Parts: sequence; structure tokens; C-alpha cells
Amino acid sequence: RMSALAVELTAPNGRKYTQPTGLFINNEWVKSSSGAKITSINPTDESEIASVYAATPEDVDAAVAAARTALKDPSWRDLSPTERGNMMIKLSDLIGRDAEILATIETWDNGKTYADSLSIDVAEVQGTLKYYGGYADKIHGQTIDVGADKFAYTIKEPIGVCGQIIPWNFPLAMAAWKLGPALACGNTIVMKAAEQTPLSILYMANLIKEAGFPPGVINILNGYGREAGAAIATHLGIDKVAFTGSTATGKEIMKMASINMKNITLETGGKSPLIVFDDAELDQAVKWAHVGIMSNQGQICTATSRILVQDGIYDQFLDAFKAQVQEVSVVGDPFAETTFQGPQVTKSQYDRVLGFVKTGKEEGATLVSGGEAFTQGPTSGKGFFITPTIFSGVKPSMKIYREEVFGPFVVIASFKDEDEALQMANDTTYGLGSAVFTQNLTRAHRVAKRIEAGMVWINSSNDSDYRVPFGGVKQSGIGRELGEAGLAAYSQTKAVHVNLGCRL
Ligand code: TXE
Repeated sequence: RMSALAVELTAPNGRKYTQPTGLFINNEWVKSSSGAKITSINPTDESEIASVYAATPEDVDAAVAAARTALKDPSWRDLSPTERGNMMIKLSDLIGRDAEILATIETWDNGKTYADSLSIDVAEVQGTLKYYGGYADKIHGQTIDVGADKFAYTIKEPIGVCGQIIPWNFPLAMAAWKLGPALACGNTIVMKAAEQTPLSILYMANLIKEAGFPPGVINILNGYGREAGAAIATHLGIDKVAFTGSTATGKEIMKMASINMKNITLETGGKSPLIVFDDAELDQAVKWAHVGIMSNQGQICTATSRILVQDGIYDQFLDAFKAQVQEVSVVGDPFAETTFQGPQVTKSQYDRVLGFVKTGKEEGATLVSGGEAFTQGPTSGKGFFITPTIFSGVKPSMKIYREEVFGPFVVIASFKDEDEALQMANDTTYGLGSAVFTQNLTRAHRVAKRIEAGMVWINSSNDSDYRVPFGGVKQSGIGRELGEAGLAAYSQTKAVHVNLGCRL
């Protein structure tokens, strides 16, 4: 599994491994046509980890050509769905074999804790690929009875070459969410990783080859959004584009994709509410509210970043929540077992979060805790660490109530009754996640029905699962990933009409 375009690295936890640095096209490692590179930075101490090649539009052309050829090649097109599924399960197993290496790279490059990388991210990649591998031979068309003279049936076909643009918050997991259903349905892929976190996905590319996928089925590029990403979104040889990232970029991609009317799925931003009614089990509401916003450094699209608490328990909740954050959200070295929160992924995300702290103060909200650069970290003043931030007394008119921060930053507001809770929860352009805490069964389901969101957690938060559909309404996205619903985004239906006796 050695290749010329690779470097030998030793990670901060002492693990040695071979890091590929090329573009993965046609199961081969190649340099970018311009020789341009992206340097990956360790967010814990701001040191350089490695430089990898950055794709140009010409490199995207080459990857698309490989994917188009693979789409028609009998080694992929005529592979039985069961064998296709077995290949995916083999990839899942290889990811399990190399789980510790993949988790190490993810933590080094992204800053998330090693414990999470291993038990959440890599475990999810393994699970998702196996789950969709199992679906590969269970994707059926229908027969439709339209009377005696005609036999009508449908065939599920792949959409074709799929462009997949992924973000930096869950680099491997976002790749798996998109690879799983696309491969199960028989598509071929040109994937672009986020420029902030290029490393883990390149390691996974070697496992893709080892699992036996034919050349060109999965091509993996690193590159900048405006260059390689835009080349994917506008490419005439690409039939579908799937994107996870900011709402602003999602809108750009929609426009670009219109050039050849690409099929699109988008998973974009959120400002997800978590509603606590005064009959909630307080201790559980506090603990879930904490993991719902502070996990993964708050860099989760479904993070429940707006906590709405009923008047009667507002003060009690606030005290308990503040205590929970101060006790559990231990900031520090992401490789240390005691750490809950590592650094933000980049300087720019770090600046963005601190910028919102300033805005919150200017808007007159109350800073309850955090809101500062954390300088007592493992690297004395270096690294993009922020203390977990809570603002209370937040009003719906404030920017910090309305805009996605994408950090360990939560706003808390109060409401008086169910109607006001729903009105406040739905007062947003987004509609991704939501959570409701109550012991009242009928109220829980009533609120779940009336809330404008793609997902509702009753008495939990961010408890996502690859077997359950994931996606947003309003400006949080188009289409669904994960679960059986995720397959719909990667296949199309062909109708066949067979005349059994209607003669003219
Ligand atoms: O996102 P972008 P950024 C949100 C979050 C964060 C903000 C900015 O609020 O603070 O977005 O992050 C590629 N054509 N989320 O700037 O730009 C880019 O290379 C084609 C929410 O990192 O959306 C990367 O691969 N592609 C979120 C991907 O899009 C383009 C996860 C995401 O980058 C492109 C990440 C272009 N013109 C950020 N411009 C979530 N929903 O989970 C960029 N890209």
C-alpha cells in the first residue's frame, strides 16, 4: 500500500503511518496539473502536518473522465448488486482494521478528541458503509398493473457520475454518508474533501483500492472550493452534486448546478432549537443540552444552539447548565483522555466564534460563562482553543439568536407557554434539527409535529443514527441522507411499458 506520492508521518500520539499526498484518480495517485498544494495545519499547536496536492479544474476533468468510463465499464456496471455490496462491506472491514490510524489522522487534522474520532466518527464510517452495502441487492423496481393489455414495470438505475463536496467538521463520516448510498445504487463518484481537513480521506482512498473497487469508481480530490469545488458543480460530465456545508455556498452550488440541470442534494446550516418545558426531567435536559451544543467543539450542523426554557424553571436550568458546562467541557489536548473539547478547526473558525462573542456583548445579551480564547492549553497560547460560551437573556431579534455560529457557543432564552415556544423555535430561516424536553407524551408529539425541522429529538439531542433519515427543511437543505430515504437521492426510476396486445 505504499505509493510514491506519500510521506511518512509520526502523529502526536506516537503513531507512525504513511500519508498519501496525491489526487486519487482511477485508483492511482497523481500530482495536480499545476503542482499547487494545500498545507494542512494542526489546530492544536498551529504546526504544519503535511502538504497535499490541490486539484485544478483540469484535474477535475481527469477525475470525471475516469468516473464516466467506470460507469459504463462491465467491471462495475455488470457487477451483481450482491458483489457490489460485498465490496462495500469489505471496505467497512478495512476501516475497522485501520480504525486507530484513521482516528489518529482525524484528531490531528481536525482537532476533535481522539475518543470521539474512534468511537463516533470512524465507527460511523464503518457502520454506514456496511449498512448501505447490505442495501445494494435490495433496491428494487415495481411492476404496475394497468390492465390486461399492458405490462408496466420500473427499473432503479444509478444517476450516473456524482460530484460530492464535503465539509471539515466530520471529514470521514461525511464522506461515508455520501459514498454509502451512491455506491449501493451503482453510481461512480468524484469527491472533494474540505481544504481544511484533507488528510484522513486520502488514507481511506488506499483502503478503497484494497477493497477491490474498479479504477474510476471512486475518485478523491483535495482542492479549494472556488476552484475544484466550482469545477465539480459546473461540470457537464457530472449528473448529480451532493453538498454539505454553509447555506451561502449551498445556494452558489444550486446556481452552478443548473448549467446541466444536475440532480442536487444539499445539507446546509442550522440554528436548531432545544425546548425545555417546565415538566422536563431537569437533570437529563441539562446533560443532553450540553452534549447537543458542546460536542465536536460545537461544529455540528444540527447542534442545538438555541436553548428555549419555560419561565418556571429558567433560573434553575441556567444554574445547572452552567455547572454542567464548567464541569464536563474540559478544554485541552484532543489526544488526552480527559479532554472533552479540542481546538476549533481553523484560525478563521476561531475568529468567527470570538467575533460572535463580541456581537453578543454589543447586543446586550448576558455572557454567563466562557467567551474567551483559552490559553492554558497544551501548547501555551498556541492553538485555536475557546472556552465554552453561554449567553443568557437572548432576544429573538439578536444576531446571536439568528445566525449559525458553529462553535461551543449557545444562546438561552425563555418562553411562557407551548405556543410561544413553537413560535420562537420556528422563527428562523433554518430547519435542521430540534429537540424537546417534556414528560407529557401528548405535548411531545404535538410539538414534534408542529416544529419546522427535518429532525426532532424527544428527550435527547443530536442522537443521530445512520439508519434514520437526516436532512433539513427551509434553508437547511434539500433531500435526505442516511436511512432508506438516503437511497432516493442516488437512483432514478425508469418506466418500461410493454404492449401485450393493444393493436392499432
Ligand atoms: O463552508 P463552505 P466553510 C457552516 C458553518 C461555518 C461556515 C463556513 O457555519 O462556520 O459554514 O464554513 C466547498 N463551489 N458550515 O467556509 O464554504 C469547500 O471547499 C463549490 C456548516 O468551511 O460551505 C468545502 O469542501 N464548492 C456545515 C465545502 O464546500 C465550494 C459544515 C464546505 O465549505 C465552494 C461546514 C464553491 N464556490 C460549514 N466554496 C454543515 N452543514 O455541517 C466552498 N466550497
